[in-house]
Amino acid sequence: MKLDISKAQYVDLAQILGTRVEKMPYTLRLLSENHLRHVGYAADLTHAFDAWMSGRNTDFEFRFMPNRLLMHDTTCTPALADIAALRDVLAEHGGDPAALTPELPIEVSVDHSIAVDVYGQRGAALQNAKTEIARNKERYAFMKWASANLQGVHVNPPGTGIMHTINLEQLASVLQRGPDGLFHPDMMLGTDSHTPMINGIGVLAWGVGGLEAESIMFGQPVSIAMPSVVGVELIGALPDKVFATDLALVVTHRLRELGVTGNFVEFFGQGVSTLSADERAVIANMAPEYGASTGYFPVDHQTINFLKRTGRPTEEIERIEPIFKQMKLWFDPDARPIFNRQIQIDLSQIGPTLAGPRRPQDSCHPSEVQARVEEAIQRPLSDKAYGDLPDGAIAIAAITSCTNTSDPALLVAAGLVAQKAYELGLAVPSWVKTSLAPGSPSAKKLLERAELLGPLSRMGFDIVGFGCTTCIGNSGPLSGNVEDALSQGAAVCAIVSGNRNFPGRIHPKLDLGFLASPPLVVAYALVGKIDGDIWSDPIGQNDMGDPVYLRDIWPSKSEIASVLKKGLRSDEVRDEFARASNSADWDEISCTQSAQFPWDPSSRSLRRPKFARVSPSKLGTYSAAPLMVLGDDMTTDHISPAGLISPKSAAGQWLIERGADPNNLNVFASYRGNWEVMLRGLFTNRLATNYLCETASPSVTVVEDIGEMPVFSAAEALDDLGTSKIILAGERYGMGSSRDWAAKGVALLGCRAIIARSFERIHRTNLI
Ligand code: MIC
Ligand code: SF4
Repeated sequence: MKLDISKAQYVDLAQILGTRVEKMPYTLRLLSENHLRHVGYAADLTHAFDAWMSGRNTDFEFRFMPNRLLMHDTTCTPALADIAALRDVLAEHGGDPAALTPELPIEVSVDHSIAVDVYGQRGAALQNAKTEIARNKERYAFMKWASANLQGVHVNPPGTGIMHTINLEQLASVLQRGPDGLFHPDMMLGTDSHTPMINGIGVLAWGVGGLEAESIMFGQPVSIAMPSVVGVELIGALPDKVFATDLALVVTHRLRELGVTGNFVEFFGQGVSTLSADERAVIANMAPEYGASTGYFPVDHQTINFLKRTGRPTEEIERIEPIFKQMKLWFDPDARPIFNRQIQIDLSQIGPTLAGPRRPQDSCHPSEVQARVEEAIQRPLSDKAYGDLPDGAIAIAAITSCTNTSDPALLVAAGLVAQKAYELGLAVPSWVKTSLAPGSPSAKKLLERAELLGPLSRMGFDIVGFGCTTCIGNSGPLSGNVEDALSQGAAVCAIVSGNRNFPGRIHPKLDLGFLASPPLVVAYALVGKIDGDIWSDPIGQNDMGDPVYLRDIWPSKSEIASVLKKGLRSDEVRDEFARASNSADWDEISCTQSAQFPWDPSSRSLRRPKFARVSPSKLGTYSAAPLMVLGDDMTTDHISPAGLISPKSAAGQWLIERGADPNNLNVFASYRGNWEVMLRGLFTNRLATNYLCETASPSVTVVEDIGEMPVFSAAEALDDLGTSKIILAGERYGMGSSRDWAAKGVALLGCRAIIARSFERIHRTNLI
């Protein structure tokens, strides 16, 4: 039966699905709404739910069409470069290149490239922003070409914030009215694994790779087999002095333990109502760390409060509750939907939590941190000094990442710790590289009005930019004495309010890193080393020589609430974003008006992609040699790094031979439009072990009868021998980001297959 939606105001799930809808998880209600609106058939869907509810298998597939796509400057580059190349091919075959243009609105944020070159001083943000533009001008000019010549592509210039914060504060509408006149929930996709952050305000979304995005932007719906939905029941309320970050790290641990790869996760129960939408967004953000596609929180009054706080138009806010209620999409804390599996988390039992030193799921109490480090380095921390550095020194303390800087309460908590520490005469040791990079430009105003920017700056936490910075590995150089200590064998650690601490992720030279809330980052910066129990041992001495404990300076919920009341202005969220969008530096970058992109053959950052390299598939059996044999937890950061390019590396050499400045090679993420550089970066992470030749450096492999050589040369050598290549790997292959280069790269090496014990969802799709 074709559904008649011509007279309706919205897709009436209750009418179509009957009482089933009350028992369905909200995520499935949303997928159904989307499917019905686009496909219009109901009978097969009701049958599928009958099967699903009675635990039977169903081969039903949702056809999901997002309203919009979100991209960032480093994942958009290869996708847009592919489109530019396809336009060339079209023109070469006599077609109209301009005919190839996206159908969906695409918002691009230029947030992933700013690095922390200057820190610990006023004006650091401005200087880092200038360096960023100078380093990336050519790529940014390409993005400007895309926005001028491809329909629907809009670029948010550097300085406007981190994509997921922009999505939360500016782009997401929660409820929309489509060209068909139907009201419908906002649903979107993003080429970044942390796209589910928007699930915190009830917008269904997940992360996809750039390759998948390329077909979606041309109007291809995403086919989703009926997902397995995991319910996380929240009971109780978070205790005072415990933050959303602590909960997010516990959720990550619990769900990794359960194993939810590729599942939809949804939160339910009374505890959900006690969390603000800002707090929910922190927990939703870490969906890729727990391995799920989503971490969904349905819409309720907390969502409405968030929309008011961020200055959304009143008439838009007012229609959400009645329409969501009629659509059966409004959260009911008493509802007990059917889930495939469910767990319970008692919020009142959550305490201060960190995760590390190598994986986000390895959560622990502050008292366990030292033991975790000692276990990782396989020796006790010593009293030995390395110059002025202690063993276990903290080299980087960064308030960074969309995960935690989007929640103003967390920034205020960090500010209050800094303020009280300053008043007591505490200071941060010289070896700690401190930085603060909020996701939103309005955060600066908030901290200024709350009189917390000054104390943060006195502790070295000056704002270094409004982008990903340290979180993606753009942490800039370590201080000289840290490098020396590392070369002498010291254990050196990073502490960040980010979501990933895989070895080499935060800085290529750092293997140890802990994730923690922004106030804990400030506290560890003050101590300067991983030592004992920060929660109960003194963290320093006051001016009188008396010990100071963290509990003396740790802010309470009521203190934070009163600062937020004083500091938050809803109109500012829009105004500051508009001010940052109006960027003179961005306007100065050239912009070409032409249907085809004028490639520069001598360019180091953009090369017309060579699609033809992948060997044509042969059917039937074939024999193959393993190009590499890898272990467990081979993350996309190991496969295709995003961080600094070393002048000594093969990629560095290629760039230097073409005139690049060896001292300013920029990061891999900036070269995703140049396959030559990306190919040479594959598998170069120091800690990626290739069991074919364990003793050699990881970017090296061995070819039988020939010997050891770089992976990309080995791939060519095997081609010359006419041998097919495969890669063997262990558990969770491709854990981490959405970066499609981790898949494109191995395809360009000519690998026929990757045989792993298990795959992470986004990477698996990228490979396919
Ligand atoms: C990340 O947090 O790892 C990133 C950098 O945002 C990536 C995207 C990328 O590698 O381009 C992600 O999360 O998908
Ligand atoms: Fe940027 Fe980090 Fe957020 Fe990824 S997780 S989008 S790198 S801030």
